[in-house]
Amino acid sequence: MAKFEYAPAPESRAVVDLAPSYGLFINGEFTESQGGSAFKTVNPATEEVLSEVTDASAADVDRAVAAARRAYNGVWGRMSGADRGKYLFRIARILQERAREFAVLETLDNGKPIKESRDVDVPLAAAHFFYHAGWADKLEYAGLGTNPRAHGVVGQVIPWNFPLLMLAWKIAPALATGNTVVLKPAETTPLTALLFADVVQQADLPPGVVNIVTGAGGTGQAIVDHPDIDKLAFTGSTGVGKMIARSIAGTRKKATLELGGKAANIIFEDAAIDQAVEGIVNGIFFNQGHVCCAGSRLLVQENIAEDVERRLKRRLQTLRVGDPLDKNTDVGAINSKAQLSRITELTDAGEAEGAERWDNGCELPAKGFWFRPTVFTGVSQGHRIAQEEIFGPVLSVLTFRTPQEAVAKANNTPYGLSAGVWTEKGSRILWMADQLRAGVVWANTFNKFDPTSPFGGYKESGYGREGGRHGLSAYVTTESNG
Ligand code: TAP
Repeated sequence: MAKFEYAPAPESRAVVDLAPSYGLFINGEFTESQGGSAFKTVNPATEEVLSEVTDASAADVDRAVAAARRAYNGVWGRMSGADRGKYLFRIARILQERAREFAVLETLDNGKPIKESRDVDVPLAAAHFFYHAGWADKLEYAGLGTNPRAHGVVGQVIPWNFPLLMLAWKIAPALATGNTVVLKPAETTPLTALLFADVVQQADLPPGVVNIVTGAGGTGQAIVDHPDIDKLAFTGSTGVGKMIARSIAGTRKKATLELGGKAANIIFEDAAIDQAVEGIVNGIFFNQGHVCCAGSRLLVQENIAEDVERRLKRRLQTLRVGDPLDKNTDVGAINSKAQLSRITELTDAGEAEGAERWDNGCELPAKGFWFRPTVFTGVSQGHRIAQEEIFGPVLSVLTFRTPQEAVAKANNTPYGLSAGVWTEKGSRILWMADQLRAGVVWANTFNKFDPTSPFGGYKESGYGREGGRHGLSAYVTTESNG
C-alpha cells in the first residue's frame, strides 16, 4: 500500500509560554525549594531543553503536606459537596478553554503526537473533572457505604506516559470526595502538571488544596514515607509499586496501585479482519506503545495468522513516524533516552532468543529518541518479549488453535490489566471475558477509556480501581469499611 504524501502541517507552539525555570506549587503559590536542586526537562523529539524544574527535597514535601493538612482541616474538608463540585466544574471548563495550550505543551514535553494529546489526553482529562464534579454532592447515593468521608491528605505519584490525564485521574476523585492533594509528576514530564497549577490559581481553589511538587524517585519516596499522608495513589511500574507496598506495610496508610501490564489482544478466525487490524495498530502503536494496558501480545487463531500478519505489516507501512507537532503524525518520539535503551535491550533479547523481527523501515529523524514500529513473529511464551513489559511500539505475535488455548496463553503472565477479544460471536465474547484475568476486557475494540468506567488490574498490575463509582470508593472511608 503506497503511503500518501502530505505537506507538513505543524501545530504552532506559540500558544505555549514557557518559563526558563519553575519552583514548587505549595499552598497556592509557586515557591523556591528548601535544599532541593534543579533538573532540565527536554523535548524528546529534538533533545531541546524546554525548561528547568525543581527536584523537591524532603523538606519541600513536608511543607506541601503541611499546606494540604491545613487546607483539609480549615476549609476543604468542611466544605459542602455542592461547593466542591463548583470548583471541579470550573477546573473542567478552564481545561477545555486552554485545551490547545495543554495539548501543545504535552506534546513538547512527552513526544506524543499532537493529534493524540489534542483528541485524547486533554478532552479525557476535562471529562474526568466534569464527571467527578457531578459526584461531589451525591456521594451518599453512590453506594459506597454509610456516611462516606474523605481520608484527609492524599499523596499521588504519576508516570510520564499520560502526564495530564493521569493527574486528572488522581486529582479529580480526590477533590470530589473532599481530600486535599500533594502530587508528584514524573521526572521527564513535569510541565503540564505545573501548568495545571496555574489552572488551580485561575479557578481560585483555596490555597493548599492542590500542591504540585516536581522531582525524581526520591521526591516520590518522601511523599510515600511522610507520616501525615493518609492515602497514597500511585501509577507506575510494578517494581516501584512493590517498593511502595513494602514501605507502607504496617502503617495506617491506604493505597491504590496502578501498575504495569502485558495485555493479550486476541483475534478469532471469525473476526472482521480489517477492523481487527486497526484495533491491533491502535492497541500497541497508540502513544508509541507507552500504555500500561497496550495490546502488546497479539494472539491470533492459527488458520488466519498469515493473513493477519500480511495485512498488519502492509498497514504499518502507512504509519507516519516523526515530528509530534505535525498534525499528520501517527507515532511520535520515545519519551526518554532511558526508555529507548530499555526498548532496545528487550527487542535485542527477542532476536537473540529466536523470534523473527520486522519493522516498517520508516525514516527516523536524526535528533531525538525514536523507535520504528516493530513486530516479532514466531514468539513463544517463554521469550522475554512475551513476558516482560516493553512499553514501546513493539508487538509480539503468538498463535492459538482453540478458545481454551487462547485463554491459557492470555492469562500466562504475572500481569492482568487488560485484554481484547475480536470475534463476531457474542457468546464467545462473554465466555472469554469471564475467563480472562484482566481488569478491563474490550470486545471488538481496544484502548477505549471513559471516566464512568472503572480501570485497574489483577495480580501484579496492582489493586484498586480508578474511574466510576469504584474509583470514588478508594478516596473515602465509611462507617462500614472504617
Ligand atoms: P516508575 O519508574 O514506576 O515511575 C512512576 C512514578 O514513580 C514517577 O513519578 C517516578 O519518578 C516515581 N518513583 C520512582 N521511584 C519511586 C520511589 N522509590 N518511590 C516513590 N515514587 C517513585 O514508572 P514509569 O517509568 O514512570 O512508568 C512506566 C510504568 O508505569 C510502566 O510499567 C507502566 O505500565 C506503568 N503504568 C501503569 C499505568 C496503570 S493505570 N496501571 C498507567 C501508566 C503507566 P521519576 O519519574 O522521577 O522516576
